[in-house]
Amino acid sequence: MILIGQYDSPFVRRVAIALTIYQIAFEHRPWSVFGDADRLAAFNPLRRVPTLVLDDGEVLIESGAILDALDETVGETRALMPARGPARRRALKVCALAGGLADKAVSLVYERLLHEVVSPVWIERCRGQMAGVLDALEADRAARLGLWWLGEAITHADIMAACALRFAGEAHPEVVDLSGWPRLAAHSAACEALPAFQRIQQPFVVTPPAT
Ligand SMILES: N[C@@H](CCC(=O)N[C@@H](CS)C(=O)NCC(=O)O)C(=O)O
Repeated sequence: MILIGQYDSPFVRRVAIALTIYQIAFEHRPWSVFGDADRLAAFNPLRRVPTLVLDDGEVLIESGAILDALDETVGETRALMPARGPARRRALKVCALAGGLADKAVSLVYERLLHEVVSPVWIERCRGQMAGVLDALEADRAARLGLWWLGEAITHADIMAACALRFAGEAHPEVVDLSGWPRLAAHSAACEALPAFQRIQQPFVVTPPAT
């Protein structure tokens, strides 16, 4: 299978880390959503990443949907999401909050990069949403005593949270200084120390889109 997208995207990174943990081999095409938009469009009309091309040519998009399909492929015992019940609902909520944090961080990057005149209202809104999510995730993680978010096994909740924290911290250090959210700092450090996280990474660097 082929994973399209660069690892500085928290969404591409979460998929690549999950593939690595599942021990599923994949080819990586680190295409840029702007610079490689035309060849990306041949696989995904939204021109977004991650885009995953399966061995039979089927194309999957949206990180959550991609990982849902991969969980089904590897089977319930190796899946990285609880199959049902309260644990599944909690994991999905953490993924939604952390994914939303990443969405807002990406949105803020595009606002600054693509608009000649930025909207202070939008910037303040994104910043407030990010800080609110960090507070909620900090409280949630503090209430859980397990090694990982949902207990003793790593799940998509851990991976999404760590990928979002890393990206948001690199892209917006003025908003996301994890010394203010110590449980999240510890969570991030524990994840980033794992071999899969060490192998799958690309520091975020602001690059204006090619015209
Ligand atoms: N909800 C999507 C978000 C993916 C996303 O925002 N990808 C960004 C890169 S980090 C992208 O493709 N941006 C280009 C665009 O939206 O036009 C997912 O989980 O896959």
